[in-house]
Amino acid sequence: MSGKALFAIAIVSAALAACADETRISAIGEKSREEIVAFFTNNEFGRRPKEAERPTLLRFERTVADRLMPGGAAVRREARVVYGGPYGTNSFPVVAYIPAAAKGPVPAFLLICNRKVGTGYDPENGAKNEFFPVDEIVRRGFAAVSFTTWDVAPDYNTGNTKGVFEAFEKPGPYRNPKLWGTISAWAWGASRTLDWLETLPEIDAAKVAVVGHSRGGKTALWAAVTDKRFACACVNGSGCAGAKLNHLELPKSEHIAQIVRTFQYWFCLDYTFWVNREREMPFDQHELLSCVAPRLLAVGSGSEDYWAGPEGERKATELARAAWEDKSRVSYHVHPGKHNLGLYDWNEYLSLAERHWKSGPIAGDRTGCAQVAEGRKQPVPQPSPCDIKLPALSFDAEASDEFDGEALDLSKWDDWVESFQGRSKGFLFSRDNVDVAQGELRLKARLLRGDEKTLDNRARGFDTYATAIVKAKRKTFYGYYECRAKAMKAAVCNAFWLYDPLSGEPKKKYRPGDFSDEIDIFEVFGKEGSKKSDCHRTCYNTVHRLGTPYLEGRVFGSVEKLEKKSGRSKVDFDFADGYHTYGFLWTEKELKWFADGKETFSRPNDQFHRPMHVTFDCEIMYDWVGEPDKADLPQTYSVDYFRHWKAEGATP
Ligand code: GTR
Repeated sequence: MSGKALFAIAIVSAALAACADETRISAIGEKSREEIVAFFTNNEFGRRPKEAERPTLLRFERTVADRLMPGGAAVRREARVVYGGPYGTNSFPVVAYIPAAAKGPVPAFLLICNRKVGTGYDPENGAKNEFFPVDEIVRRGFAAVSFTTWDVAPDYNTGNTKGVFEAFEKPGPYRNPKLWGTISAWAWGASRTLDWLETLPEIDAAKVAVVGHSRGGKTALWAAVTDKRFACACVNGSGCAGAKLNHLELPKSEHIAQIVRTFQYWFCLDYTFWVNREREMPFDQHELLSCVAPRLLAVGSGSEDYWAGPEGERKATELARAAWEDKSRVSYHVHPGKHNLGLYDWNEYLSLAERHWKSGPIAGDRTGCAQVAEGRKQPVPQPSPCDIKLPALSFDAEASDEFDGEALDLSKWDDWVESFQGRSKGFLFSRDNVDVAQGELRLKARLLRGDEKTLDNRARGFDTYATAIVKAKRKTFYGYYECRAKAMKAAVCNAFWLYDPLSGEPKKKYRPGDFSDEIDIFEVFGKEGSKKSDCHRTCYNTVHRLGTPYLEGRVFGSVEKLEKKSGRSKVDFDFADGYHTYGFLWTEKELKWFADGKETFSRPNDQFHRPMHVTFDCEIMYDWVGEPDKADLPQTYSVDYFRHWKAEGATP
């Protein structure tokens, strides 16, 4: 690095140190990898349709015979990756230059090429190209592999409808704001290229580095995060939405508002939610970098690449390093000069790989790969809620809440419900137990304090526990409901539900002959109960119809018998061990429940045709699972967000 560059960086670092202290940059280790990947999937790069994760058609066709390159150092192999999904088939070309003199399988560098072919990246052109220095890569004993981003999905705004999108998505007026953007599509292209490399005996597919610059750098990072088979990520000049921290104020560098103005299609639509809210983001890009651990990570900046924000890239790498036991597996460098990927950077990347790969195993992770016919391996599919066939929906910002404020938004929610103050025997809903902090709604369960054991409460049977309830002020109707939540680690019911069509008409409540509706989107427990040992691994989805007179928690009306009333699905995680996404689709014809994108229960909609209040609460279920262990309390049920999409044209 030049003295000038070092000096510039030192000044900027000093100026920013104070800024950084004021921000809420979380330390590595506070969140699990799973949480981090989920955040970036849902808020930045978007979710891929399940079919794209494991295309039904995936084939590699040789297009021309291998050719020896001028000088004789490399063999050029070309192929097409042919793929197909539910809506069509397509293909894109890939190329590998393999060291001709290699005695066995060689490691490889895979460049996500976002520059036009024909600028000399093919050594046959005779022009040396620093962006993809094939001669140098091959000379040092690696295969040089590439595909061009445009061939996978075009780099202009098609509304994410061209290239790979065409095969896996049905075009229509509504596109789920969580669906994948073009960066995710290109990262998918990198994974399919790796699928191809796995079929080549000349390549050591456990030692493949994915490299990219700028938009390609963002893509290389996302590819390495989403596909653990990549043994190394080289993230060059990636800036905003790549390696650059969002929480730092870097006046000359690109912010989310600027990137989405021109390149919204690179991301899921929900990324726009964070425009001008960088400081409020509960996650930042260093956490994304940390997801490459324990594999190799190399981040590169340009000393004068102010738009990408070298200081933000450096700081993020420095913070991310905490995730690695062996710190030598992470490298950061600054090349002198502007926004580019050149020999200076390639030397850093090749050297990192040489240091580690020459001396032993590096291992991309093959555990996520299933061996299939013809010796080809494929990543295990990652289901996501975009499998849901959605009717025409529109996002209901009025009802939805990210819980990002300082306190519960009392224009949307009640934190206390007059007609449902607790339940006999044993628990009282207390306002003290409702909080919004660090981007989530928190509902606490604890033992009742002495001053709360009033005569009145004891007379009503609310004498042991204090829990919490939050109920939407406004009723909502047909549509799609989703929350991301983590249950408390206790045998307490954590619930997300819809109920009470009668709240606006109290007279009906007491009049025999009417009924009250209830749909439990989920009731889950964070720990086994004294009466039910498996409740922390069972997702309960239930509907009720309660005859009047009906007063919640005090006098239950008759509970009507219904067909297919309840779904109990076993899950392979503990509800209290991490955040999970729960969805519910409510249409005129059907009701469907989802956990982490997998359908858990469905039934025809034979009776729920009146709007209801969304409710989050926690309750002690004495008769159902038993009383919690008192020593487990206090505990908190956390809800990261609640989102609602209205079914268009639905009127009660
Ligand atoms: C810029 C964009 C950057 C960067 C760059 C590139 O215009 O704002 O985020 O990715 O393009 O890819 O060259």
